[in-house]
Amino acid sequence: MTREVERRLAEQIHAIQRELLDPVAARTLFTRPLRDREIAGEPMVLVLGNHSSGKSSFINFLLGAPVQKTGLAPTDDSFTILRYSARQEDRDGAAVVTDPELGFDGLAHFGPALVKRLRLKGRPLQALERVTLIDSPGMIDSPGSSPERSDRGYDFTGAVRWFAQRADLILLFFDPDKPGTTGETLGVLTRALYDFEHKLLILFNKVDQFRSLSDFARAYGALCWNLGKVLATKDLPMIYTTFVPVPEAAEPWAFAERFAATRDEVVREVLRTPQRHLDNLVTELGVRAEALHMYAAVLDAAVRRARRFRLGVFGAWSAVSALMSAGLWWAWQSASLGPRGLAIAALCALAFAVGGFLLARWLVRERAAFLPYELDELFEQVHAAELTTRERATDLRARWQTIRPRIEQVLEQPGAFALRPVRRRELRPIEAVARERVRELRAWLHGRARDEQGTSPAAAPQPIAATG
Ligand SMILES: Nc1nc2c(ncn2[C@@H]2O[C@H](COP(=O)(O)OP(=O)(O)O)[C@@H](O)[C@H]2O)c(=O)[nH]1
Ligand SMILES: [Mg+2]
Repeated sequence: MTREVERRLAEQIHAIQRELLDPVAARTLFTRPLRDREIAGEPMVLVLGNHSSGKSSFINFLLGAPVQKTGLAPTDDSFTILRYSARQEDRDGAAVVTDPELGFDGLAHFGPALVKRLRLKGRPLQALERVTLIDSPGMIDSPGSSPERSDRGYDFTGAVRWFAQRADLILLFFDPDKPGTTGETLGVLTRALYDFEHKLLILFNKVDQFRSLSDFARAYGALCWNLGKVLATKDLPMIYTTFVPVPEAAEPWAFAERFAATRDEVVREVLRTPQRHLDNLVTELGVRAEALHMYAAVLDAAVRRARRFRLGVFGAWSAVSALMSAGLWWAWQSASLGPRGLAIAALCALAFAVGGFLLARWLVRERAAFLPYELDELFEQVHAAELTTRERATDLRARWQTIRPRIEQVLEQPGAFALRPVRRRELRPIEAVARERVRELRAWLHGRARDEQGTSPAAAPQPIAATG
């Protein structure tokens, strides 16, 4: 697909973001919107997997050149960005994160330990012209290593998630030696790749190492079993059984040649990344709109609940104070208390009013502090209708888990009373983005793809206005 289509799509997504999502996101303190360059970034493939599962060899195979070092020892502990460059150039991590043009400056906040393990290789290779590849440090699959207690000196899972979020395709490698998913792999699968299942391709690599079909079946079964435990999806995803011919390998298993076709399929998927990129831009817009909608709706319910309580408490306080004033006035008018009695009554009333005010303020504050504990209930209440449809319920609950912490944060600081309630009028267009706009954009995109293949007359694309 042409750059022109890409440019127009990015433009439309920008407009929708800017006009419909960003104002509400800013007001409700939702996490920052994706920056322009992130939307218009290059198509990217992230390669993950155990160490020596064949990631680098596969990349070299794709590139048709020995760009990455390969070997059995876990020597490469770096993230390597492989991108097109008219002349060969190598840059270290510091040079990568300080050049905002490259779009990797966000990695700086993972700290110097990661930056030291980041590098960029620019190569004049045709395979890189439309796609950037990210080779990653092998995951260490020992039962003793846990993702929380990573010895890497930086948040490995977080860094993987950073790349995964921007990637259009994620290749996850397993090999016959370690078809199990423990340690880092488990953490990465469940936390770093959460919500990105749609761009995940699982590879069972190095299958030429097997000696018999029964060995293969046993290992394949183990892989499925382990994946089933950590993947959130209902169905087992497609597993691509592959291998790459490497010179130092032993005589390959005769059966392996049959898997060469699967390898070609993976290669085709990688070559298709630019198209996927456009699709993903649309998908992400939808995901972001849905997340913002859920966030704003639940936060708003909490804010309204706190405000209602405040109104009730101060309303009661005002009513009692008014009654007391009226009583005093009546006593003064009818002179039934005498000057001394009246003064005492007035003092009591004043003390009561001040004390009542302080009590009311304390109650309101305590009530607001309790809100974070009611979020699950508010979520269920706000989404009651959607939660009755079973298919959607699991999705909604899973999304809720990712959004809840941010709401808790905002309720703590700046707090419920610092936020203005969101109007239904503002939420409706966000819902429309998640539902109709995304569908329209996708239809437009597919229309363009068909036009370019020449199977349908080149109709003028329907411009999609951003305001709703
Ligand atoms: N038999 C066989 N060996 C492979 C295959 N892919 C990689 N290797 C070997 O496995 C070792 C580790 O490969 P490498 O690409 O460095 O793995 P990485 O750590 O995941 O990047 C190297 O010695 C490769 O030659 C494969 O498909 N089949
Ligand atoms: Mg490697």
